[in-house]
Amino acid sequence: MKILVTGGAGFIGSNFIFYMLKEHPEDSIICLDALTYAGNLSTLKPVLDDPRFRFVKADICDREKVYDLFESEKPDYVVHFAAESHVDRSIDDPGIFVKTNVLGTQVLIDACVKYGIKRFHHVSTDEVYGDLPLDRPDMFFVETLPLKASSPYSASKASSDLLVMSYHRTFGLDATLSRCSNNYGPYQFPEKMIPLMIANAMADKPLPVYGEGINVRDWLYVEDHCRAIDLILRKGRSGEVYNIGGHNEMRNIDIVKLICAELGKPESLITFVKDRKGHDMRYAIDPAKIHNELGWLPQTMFRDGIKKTIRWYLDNRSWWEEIVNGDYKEYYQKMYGNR
Ligand code: NAD
Ligand code: TDX
Repeated sequence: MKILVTGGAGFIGSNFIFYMLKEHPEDSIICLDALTYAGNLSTLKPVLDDPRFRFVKADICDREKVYDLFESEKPDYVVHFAAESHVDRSIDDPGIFVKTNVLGTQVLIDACVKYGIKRFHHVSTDEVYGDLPLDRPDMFFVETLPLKASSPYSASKASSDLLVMSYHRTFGLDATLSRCSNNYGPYQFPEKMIPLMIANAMADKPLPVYGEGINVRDWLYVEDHCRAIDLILRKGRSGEVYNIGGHNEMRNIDIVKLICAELGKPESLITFVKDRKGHDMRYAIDPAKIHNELGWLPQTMFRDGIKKTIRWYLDNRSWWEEIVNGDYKEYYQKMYGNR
């Protein structure tokens, strides 16, 4: 099958492309990506010469270009990762989140309806459910919960979820939707918590923990997320939402301490800074549906995945050093300079 992957020069999208080309030699992939600050063509270097792969630089909001691409390539399936993805940036400047995540998604699903795509898979997030209290470990996110976003980022993702489902019902679009918990692994942009802490620790810089560091996230190794999407794309039921997560809840502070220990750095680098506005307390996914219907289970335990991830950042310094020495410096100063 021919799959159009949007946002494939970013963290999860690139890992998905590697996964699919490895697991499905018969498939071909076209990656559409605008190469924003978060997209990096060098990430895709290992597949750029693969005859089953083609990269196209385009903005999902550019209707004409998107339609031209659908017309010329006639993809069977679309897997939609492209988005503005960082909560802190959405608090600083919400506009681009509405444009890319909501309007960009609309352009894509319009194209899918117009050109009769077999299936559109929308990659969403557990953040659309809002958050859970710390003192209710019995509570989990299930697919039937109402949406209750906290940040402009999660509100824009929730809006796109609703739009996709409305196209399924109204226009008969074959659509599936997944809501995954926090991912970690190779090629994650260093603005996100885990790679930021690894990069700072390696440079003996302060490790900025928001608030008291007691917020809980449910971490999943990126390849497990990719495998879940592949399964949903092939075997999931149209019009259904699937939660993805591996019951791996951890407090931020414990992860940062673990990174210090793995890298042999002192915990004195940890610096508690001003909390994120509207900071969600706890995310925790109930993955029973994808397990029962599609047999999915995570394969990488956190203790192994975090070691592999740290190893990757140690072995691929040039990938992230190029980023942190570029425009990112300005971003870092703005976000953390007076925090
Ligand atoms: P990322 O920020 O690393 O990558 C986003 C990619 O999208 C980049 O390559 C960027 O260039 C591209 N992009 C942005 N705007 C675009 C536009 N207008 N047109 C075309 N391309 C554009 O993001 P990520 O962490 O890989 O997340 C991918 C998807 O997964 C997002 O939809 C996100 O909401 C979702 N998600 C992420 C996580 C996580 O933990 N990172 C968890 C659950 C869901
Ligand atoms: O410097 C930091 N210090 C800190 O304490 C950063 C960047 C984050 N944090 C905290 C905030 C969160 O509680 O760490 C936790 C994780 O933060 P992020 O890596 O920014 O992830 P989060 O806000 O949980 O959102 C992520 O998971 C869901 C992704 O960025 C989203 O794209 C995805 O939808």
